[in-house]
Amino acid sequence: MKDVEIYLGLGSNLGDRMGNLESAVERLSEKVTINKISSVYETDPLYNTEQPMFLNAVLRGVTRLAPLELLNFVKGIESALGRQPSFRNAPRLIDIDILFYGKRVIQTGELTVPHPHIAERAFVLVPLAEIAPELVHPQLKKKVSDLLADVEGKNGVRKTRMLGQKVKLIAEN
Ligand code: PH2
Ligand code: MG
Ligand code: MG
Repeated sequence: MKDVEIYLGLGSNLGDRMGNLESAVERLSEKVTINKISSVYETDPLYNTEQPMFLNAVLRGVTRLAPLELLNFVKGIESALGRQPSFRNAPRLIDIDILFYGKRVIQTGELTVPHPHIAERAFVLVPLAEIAPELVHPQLKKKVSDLLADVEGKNGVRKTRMLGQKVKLIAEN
């Protein structure tokens, strides 16, 4: 398997939200060479609006994992950080979503890539546009910056601060 460039979306709205994001990044770095991380944004919950505010961030990395291996790897991290199975859009300690896997379009029962809801989610597009405005969505054939221009709810996404130093160092090396 050769190296593939991937983008992951991270979210947390329970417990130590910043700590959960940091732990996720640290564990991800075991199998994903992380080379860019967005700022952390505090975001109004979408869909199920009666739940705590999220912290969201997006990262770019390189991995040798095949798509389903990557999915299993991120699911394992979610469980290890204490995420319990729950209903759709339930509050969660940590959510790690595969946004892009190279330019691949994948549609299986287990995995849909690009992530199917990117274009409607300001909590993904704002941090994504911070690190990759020129990236072209391989299905929609539009730049991230253009998707961002059209998305609703950008005022529900506010920059907080960077992830901790340890995590920044992972991204810088
Ligand atoms: N994730 C969801 C549903 N709604 N809203 C925000 N602001 N951030 C999220 O990460 C999020 C959400 C399902 O994964
Ligand atoms: Mg999600
Ligand atoms: Mg998810």
